[in-house]
Amino acid sequence: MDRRGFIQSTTAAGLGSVVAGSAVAGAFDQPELSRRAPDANAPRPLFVATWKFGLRACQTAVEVGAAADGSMLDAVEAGIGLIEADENNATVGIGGTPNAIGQVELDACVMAGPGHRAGSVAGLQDIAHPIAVARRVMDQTRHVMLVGENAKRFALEQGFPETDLVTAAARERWEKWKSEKGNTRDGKPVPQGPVHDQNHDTIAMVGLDSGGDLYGGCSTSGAGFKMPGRVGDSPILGSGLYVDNQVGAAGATGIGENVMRFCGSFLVVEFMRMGLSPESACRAAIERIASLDPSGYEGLEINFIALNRQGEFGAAGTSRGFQFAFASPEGGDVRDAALVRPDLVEKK
Ligand code: SD4
Repeated sequence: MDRRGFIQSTTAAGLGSVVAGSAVAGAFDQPELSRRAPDANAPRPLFVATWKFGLRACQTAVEVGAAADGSMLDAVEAGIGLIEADENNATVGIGGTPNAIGQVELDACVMAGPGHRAGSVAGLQDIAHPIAVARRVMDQTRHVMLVGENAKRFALEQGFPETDLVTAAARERWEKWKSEKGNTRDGKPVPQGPVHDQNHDTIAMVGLDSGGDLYGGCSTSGAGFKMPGRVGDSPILGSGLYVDNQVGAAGATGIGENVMRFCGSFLVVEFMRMGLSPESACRAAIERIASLDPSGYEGLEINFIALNRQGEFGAAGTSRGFQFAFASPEGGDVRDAALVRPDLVEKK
């Protein structure tokens, strides 16, 4: 089937109910963004990341990526690595919130548009920079994903130092949670209440270079007090992160169980392929998810960022207060994402 045929049949079969009457109605009438050439004169590299703290990560990534010999993968690794090293960040890298038995288990992935390459680690303990390990998986093995003990074994073999990730503050949070809530709740992750950048800090970052190539990375300690062994969306390609060099890239933060049942980031990219702007694509993906999930918007905590090959970017989420950051050699800023929860929007 040719591209136009695919768009028409997919729209007719599956998208009609999402688009009709929604905030993205008419968005499919936009020119197909992926057919437009990227602007060669736009300031590059450009990075977009989740949450306000993503600004520091994007700025660091720009510095590394814009250097004379700058590599975009080094840039992604450096930007995300900065957040992983921040002990005050409660859900990325060192200082991340422990699982139900007091261990910090980290998830991360990286993806390169050129070659459609990817690397990923899940349930990684005692290694401070899972994004760097994910990159080694991509660069040094013929595999895409390593998990648990053997991901750690690989990291140690690669020379990463063993590090105690459980800071005193994290241990205190865990002790408090344990005394208040107990360790299990029907085998499901314990709900954490409304998200904000103190309790939901997954960093997803996507970037575009001057040649029109796209890259991305994602890193988290996952849901606080999760069951040991639980893996969220963040290291799952297509869920927490997806990069398609023909179209764009997307990343997610929020409750992984909400995202990974729907291949969230892949869905955002596919909506961009059909011609939606990045923000509309994020909105459309959330609307699709809410239409499929038996609970609708109830309990849905999903926030997406997206960037297309033309350098347009945007974000949308179900969390009031979800912000995203961007930076290029011209500067950077933090923006509020579009809120996609009909009940909350009406109350505004
Ligand atoms: C997870 N999506 O493991 C991650 C957590 C997160 O903001 O994004 N928190 O489910």
